[in-house]
Amino acid sequence: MAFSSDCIFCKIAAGTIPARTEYADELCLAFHDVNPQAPTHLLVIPRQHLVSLAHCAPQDAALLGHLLQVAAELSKKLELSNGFRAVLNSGADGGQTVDHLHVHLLAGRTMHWPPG
Ligand code: DGP
Repeated sequence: MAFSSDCIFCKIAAGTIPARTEYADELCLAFHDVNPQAPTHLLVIPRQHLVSLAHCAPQDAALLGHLLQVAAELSKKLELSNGFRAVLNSGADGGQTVDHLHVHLLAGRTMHWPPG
């Protein structure tokens, strides 16, 4: 499985950097964002090092679907019945700051549109 030794999320997936983990399986894990932008702010990441959505190939489709399915399951587990927002920032203009694919799961307040 691809691992990048200078990637903070690879280190979280490997357990060498601690995180408040909410869910983990063989393909992905979900943990609380260190700088939350909403009362609930989780990151769902693949264990495999993929840089961003723009770097995904057709063979990554099942993994991408799994990340979204896990986000949906977490919304039930955490009883986010009033709604939530799932976001993938990609690249500089997308606001991506950590170059390891991740889904933000944000909830607990009303989200605005258009996003900033
Ligand atoms: P983005 O800007 O879309 O690349 O989001 C990256 C998020 O990752 C940002 O909201 C802060 C979070 N983050 C960065 N470093 C760490 C860390 O070491 N631990 C945790 N839990 N979150 C982190």
